[in-house]
Amino acid sequence: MDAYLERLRFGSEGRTARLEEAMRYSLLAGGKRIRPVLALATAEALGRDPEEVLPLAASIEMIHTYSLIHDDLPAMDDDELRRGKPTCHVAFGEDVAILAGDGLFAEALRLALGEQRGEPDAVLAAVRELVGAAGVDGMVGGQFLDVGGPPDADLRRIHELKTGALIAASVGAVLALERVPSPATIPYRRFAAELGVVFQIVDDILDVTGDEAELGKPRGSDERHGKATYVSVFGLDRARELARESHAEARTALSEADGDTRRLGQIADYILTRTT
Ligand code: GRG
Repeated sequence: MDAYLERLRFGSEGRTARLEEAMRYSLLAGGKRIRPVLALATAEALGRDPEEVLPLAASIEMIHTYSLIHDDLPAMDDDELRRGKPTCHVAFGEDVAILAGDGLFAEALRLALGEQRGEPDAVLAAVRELVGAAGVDGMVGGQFLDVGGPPDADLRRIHELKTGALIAASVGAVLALERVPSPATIPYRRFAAELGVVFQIVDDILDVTGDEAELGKPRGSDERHGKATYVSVFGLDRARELARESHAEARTALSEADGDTRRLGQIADYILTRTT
């Protein structure tokens, strides 16, 4: 995955080189690549060569990176460290960071629409899945509820939108690309939705218990930002239990899916046990 991302270039105009530098700085700063790896593993489960979905997988990571750049901005979380390096706006300035995020989003669509092979209507359906997950009924809407929404917005819903939707779309976009018939997508979609919950609970736990060097960002940022998290609402022990329960649900759903889902199962286990 990383070799493919490394080869991507943005912009044909020499004078935008610094913008490209900021985009590649954030995209190539490391990161666990959970979302694109989920897309590749879904392709594998469906009997397709994972290499064939690299453009779609890369575009998911680009959308994810855009969201991190914007989330770190002073107007949002105002964070200075991401993936173990100064955040994009610290390294390049706020103006360039905003444009780097915008640029990654647009270039993600260009990459998926221009380079992803498949029947045109299937490619469009896959991209629609991604854009839907990034939009108001997904990541952006979830972020809004988190930073400026009504005080009664519930935690699970915020995270379903903010974090879960793009994780679910990492599986869903490949189902759409492969034109998997609707009934056969159900276990995969249940799996992906539960996986998003596991991811978020573990993220909240690591924000309290994780190692800062491993995390690549300071611990305790949720508390500093006054955010309700699974740990602040349920306590550490119950949060751990909830993560295990959701992981078990995800595994059960996967056992009902057609195809060779072993790698998807390994990713679910990693998401539960990860320390970064
Ligand atoms: C600003 C449009 C916009 C959206 C922001 C996803 C998001 C919405 C904000 C990210 C803030 C955050 C730290 C949320 C917790 C869950 C999360 C997405 C963590 C980062 O994802 P990882 O752990 O990161 O997969 P790496 O660096 O490994 O890719």
